[in-house]
Amino acid sequence: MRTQVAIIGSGPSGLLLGQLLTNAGIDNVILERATKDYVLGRIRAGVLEEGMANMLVEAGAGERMRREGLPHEGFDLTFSGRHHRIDLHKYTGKRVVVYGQTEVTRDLMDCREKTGGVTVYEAANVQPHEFDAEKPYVTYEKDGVSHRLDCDFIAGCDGYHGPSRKAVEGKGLETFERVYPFGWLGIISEVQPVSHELIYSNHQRGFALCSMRSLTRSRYYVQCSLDDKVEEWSDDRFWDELRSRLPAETAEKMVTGPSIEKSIAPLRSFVAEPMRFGRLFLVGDAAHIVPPTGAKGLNLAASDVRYLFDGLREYYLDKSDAGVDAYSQRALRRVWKAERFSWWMTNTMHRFPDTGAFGQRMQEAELDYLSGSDAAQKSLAENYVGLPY
Ligand code: RFL
Ligand code: PHB
Repeated sequence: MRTQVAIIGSGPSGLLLGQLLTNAGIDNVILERATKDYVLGRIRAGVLEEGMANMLVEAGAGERMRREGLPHEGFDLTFSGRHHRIDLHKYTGKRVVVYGQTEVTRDLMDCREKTGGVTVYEAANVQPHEFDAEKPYVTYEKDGVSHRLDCDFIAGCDGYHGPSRKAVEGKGLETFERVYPFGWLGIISEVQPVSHELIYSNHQRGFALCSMRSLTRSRYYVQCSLDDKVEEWSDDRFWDELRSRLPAETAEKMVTGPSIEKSIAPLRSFVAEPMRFGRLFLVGDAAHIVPPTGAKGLNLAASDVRYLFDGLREYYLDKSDAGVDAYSQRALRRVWKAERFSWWMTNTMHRFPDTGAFGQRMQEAELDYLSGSDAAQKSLAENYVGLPY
């Protein structure tokens, strides 16, 4: 088989890149290790920057998001027993859209099916080859039969554990990492969200986040220990812990119910440089991870796709290498700023085991300063809604 762009991974970055390429008449094939249902079963991010939402529309996959997504113009910070609203729209003129990653993935998959894009699910042993040279290819197995996909370029959209980054280890790859000493325990419950906007809470017992997927489906998180096991967290224990980390008037309003999903995610900051190795590109989580506190992971995957798609379109339609050559540098500039913001939000909002009462007071002073400073709130807002591409 031959294609122009071989895409490894059918997460949001692979699907979005594939759809933009297909619409531009650039042939591509997606190779995905898992089944379609498995990919759709992953519950992850929920907040889309305007830039990402616009890209979904550009890809032709934005119709349901426009209808069902919830535009948010602000969010609440709670600390020291009080609330402070960050008015995103006042400071930036922009909004974010609350619309689950699962829905984004489903819409992009539907679009790909309609426009005849090829995805090979359950592709085993996917491996990129010869990307240092003119004629790269990808090998994989499907139903026990070996295949070879020849291509011009390989897009490694295969997440943090995928084969693309592994293939460039020892070829000049440099990595930067910070692992945080805690995780997030998250649940989904079919109950009305406690507030119509998100609430990020700094509390002595640990961070908590009240988010949502719709007006009848809540997504809540509490900071937990890395040693915690999901089985140790009954629904009742989760609700009690969540309420204890919110101001009393919010906790009293909380509607509780059975959880339909419950899982623990570790928090990590990670960047791999560069993001291009000859004819292989690293895209999204394959190249970088942010802790979820700034809601940036999915949005960064989309901005990588923006730069890579523009570069590939220039290559095929304008016969210019300039955009492809600039991909890594352009993407990394935005990646590092989102890493900085996510790291700052994480440091400001979580309980750290080793910083003690001094650390807690520093955070409270930071949040008190923020709530009284237009300049600080504007800075937070412009990062949260997403820096320009
Ligand atoms: P994905 O979504 O991980 O997709 C990668 C795809 O590649 C496939 N793959 C392979 N395919 C072929 N061969 C192989 N050998 C392969 N190995 C892997 C995988 O099956 C998968 O389909 O990466 P992508 O597309 O770059 O998208 C990135 C986002 O998914 C990610 O940044 C966010 O979900 C991060 N994230 C969150 N971000 C937020 O903004 N807010 C959140 O609340 C949030 N929660 C999360 C998260 C990530 C999590 N991870 C990584 C476990 C919660 C979790 C648990
Ligand atoms: C979510 O709804 O899952 C969510 C929202 C905001 C975040 C992280 C996760 O910062």
